[in-house]
Amino acid sequence: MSNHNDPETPDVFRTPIEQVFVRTHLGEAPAIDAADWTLTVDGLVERPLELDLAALLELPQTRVTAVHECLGNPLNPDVPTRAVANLEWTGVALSAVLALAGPSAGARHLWLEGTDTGSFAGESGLTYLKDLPLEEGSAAVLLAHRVNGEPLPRQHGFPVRAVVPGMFGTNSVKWLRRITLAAERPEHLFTTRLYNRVLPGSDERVPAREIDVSSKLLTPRDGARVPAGVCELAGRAWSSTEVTSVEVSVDDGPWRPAVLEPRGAQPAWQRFALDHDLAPGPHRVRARATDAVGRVQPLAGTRNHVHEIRLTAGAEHEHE
Ligand SMILES: Nc1nc2c(c(=O)[nH]1)N[C@H]1C(S)=C(S)[C@@H](COP(=O)(O)O)O[C@H]1N2
Ligand SMILES: [Mo]
Repeated sequence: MSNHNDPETPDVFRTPIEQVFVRTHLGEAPAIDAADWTLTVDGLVERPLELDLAALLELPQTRVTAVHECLGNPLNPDVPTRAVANLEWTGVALSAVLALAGPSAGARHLWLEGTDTGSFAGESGLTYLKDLPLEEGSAAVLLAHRVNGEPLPRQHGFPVRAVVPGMFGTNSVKWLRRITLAAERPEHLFTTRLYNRVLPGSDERVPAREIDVSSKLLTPRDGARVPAGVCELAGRAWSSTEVTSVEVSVDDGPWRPAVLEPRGAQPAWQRFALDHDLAPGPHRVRARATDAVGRVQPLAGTRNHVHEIRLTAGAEHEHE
């Protein structure tokens, strides 16, 4: 895992790419010459393909604005990291490429492989490999070559990456090189060993795919000093479905419903805001989101437990 300090999440709808966290498990981001890049589509397909960038750009282009969230450190997956952004991706639907290749009858799984190689968690000689059920993957995956209207920066997967809206970032393979259709899941560090978890209410270990319900307080900034009086407490909430309510609690006060923007047609994050009268002195502010399938952020102990910030209201002399 790279040791970048995560940049602060700006409180805007579309996150500028310079302010997006970078995750590279296997070391340096590969430098790929766009003219040399190809995507191989092989395995259980009628017509194995090798597409170059020009061929990909000739296919119909689509755009999606989606929340982009890292699960956290896969060796420590219950610790919140709150590395999150909301990005507009441009690219080709994977289904368009699969239509050219023609999946064979026995194909059940999609294997997505990046260009980067290296070591992680004591294992060497690894590639970055992820997998998805064929049906789900072919409906959801975008082969993206632009983010926020610009070519992908090198560290975010230039020239082409997978993007899987609604799923954790780990599934969105950067520097995409090969797509293999297979009858089985691949046995691999990043598919069957790490990035699996047991969800609440279940005892089955499943791959980390659909994102959890979550929220993050962004305005004011954690640790800020603000004037005493009415203050807008705001942030963003997201889930694999629409978030239907966000509640905010100040100090040990009641959970009060914030004003929440609807999600709209895109799987993007949603803004929430609540005005609260802050007495002079230190405060603790917490936010808790609920989604359309009734999932609620737990109060503690999980990677998506309620987010908490500290504020101080009033000028220094007012409470000293
Ligand atoms: N090839 C490759 N793809 C990858 C990774 C990686 O290490 N190598 N990291 C994954 C993880 S864990 C996340 S959260 C996202 C992060 O995407 P970003 O660095 O563009 O924010 O990329 C995913 N795709
Ligand atoms: Mo991640």
